[in-house]
Amino acid sequence: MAGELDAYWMPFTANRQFRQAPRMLARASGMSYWTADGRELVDGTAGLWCVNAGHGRPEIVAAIAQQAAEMDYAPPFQIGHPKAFELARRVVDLAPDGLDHVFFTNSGSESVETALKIAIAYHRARGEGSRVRLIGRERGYHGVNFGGTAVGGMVANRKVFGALVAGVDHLRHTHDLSRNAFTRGQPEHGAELADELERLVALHDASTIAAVIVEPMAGSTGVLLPPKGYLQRLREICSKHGILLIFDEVITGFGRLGTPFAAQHYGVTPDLMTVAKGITNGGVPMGAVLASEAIHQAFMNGPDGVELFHGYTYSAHPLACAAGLATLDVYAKEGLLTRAAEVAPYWEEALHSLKGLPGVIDIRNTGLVGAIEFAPSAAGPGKRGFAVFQGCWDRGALVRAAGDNIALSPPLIIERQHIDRLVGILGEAIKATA
Ligand code: PXG
Repeated sequence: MAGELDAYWMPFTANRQFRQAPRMLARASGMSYWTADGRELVDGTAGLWCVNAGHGRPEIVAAIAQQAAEMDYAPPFQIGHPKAFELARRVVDLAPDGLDHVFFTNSGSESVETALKIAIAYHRARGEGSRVRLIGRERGYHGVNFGGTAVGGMVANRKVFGALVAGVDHLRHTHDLSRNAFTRGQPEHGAELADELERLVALHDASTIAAVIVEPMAGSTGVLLPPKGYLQRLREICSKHGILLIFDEVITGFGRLGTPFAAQHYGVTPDLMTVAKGITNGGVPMGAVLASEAIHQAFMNGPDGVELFHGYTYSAHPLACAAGLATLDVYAKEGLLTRAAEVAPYWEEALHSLKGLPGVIDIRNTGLVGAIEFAPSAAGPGKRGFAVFQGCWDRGALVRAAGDNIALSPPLIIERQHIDRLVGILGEAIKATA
């Protein structure tokens, strides 16, 4: 068996360990996956934060199949196809007021690169070409391409890749167990951490800074909610200094927090927003950048001809557009983009029932997102998180390990019985790895 697995170099995976004891998925439907050996797993992660309407939705499957037969591919430069325009309009309809234009990509990583490039080019188009500096945040995740890795703040993702991109600085992260452990929803303490941006402005001068990029709620690093007032403060400081605010909503977009986007949940509107994942329910890769009217207009006022020298062969791919339109139909028909708000109280109670189990040092939740944080075991950092992940897999639940955190983000169709099962399995796995 081992030899057969050698050719595929798996992403973000301990390849050698995996080959010793492969975890293989074969099938998915609704709230469940089935392993290659036929065991059912309750999906606690919506795939990887993307299958928001649950697996195998017939409407989406049919739309993809039909599009593949009708027109498989269309070149996106200087040529359009109707579904691209329709999907852009539908996304704008869901987005916060003021974000009126959509640039399509194929992933969250590409959306981030696109947004960073638009930010720099926007300032140049307005005659402020000195604004090239980009500000991210410690523990941030913005995909794996060079720009996103540079503004990102997860050390393992950065340290072996050299100098990355020049002219990047970082805000401090907001995780503070000493003041906020076991908070339900947004932490009380930490809004003042947004003032870090004033410090960076004082250091670099606003005239050199193009944009600040943050996840409104940080997902990959283990679910860090913004302290109350933090995002508002960040918005104020950005506006005061003419710095663009980019929300990376690759995880929070499409209903995760109980509103279509986190911007609406927190009442803070960015200038640019990156999305991916839930836009097609994970069925076909797609991402997008939403831009404000002012940003779009700055390009449209420029010299005649191509306004932005940027794009991908698969931007607005017909299959992705068809999947996206069918996905938005399912979301609308079933009220899924606000359903997380309805389920959240039950979800919160269930997760916080794990307080007191061995090694649990924090539990965080919002909408249909949750995280359990563990004290690192004697075996080293991340070992306990991974052991709980494996314990859940063995017992019939798919969860995600992020260091010594278990992150949860189930499909938005989740019912109480699935929550009970998921949290029950999680509790058993935690006890077994204590
Ligand atoms: N931004 C954010 C906020 C993300 O969460 C990306 C960008 C990159 O998207 P792509 O489509 O290029 O992967 C992401 C991706 C995890 C995990 O363990 C999360 C992501 C990727 C891998 C693992 O939570 N999110």
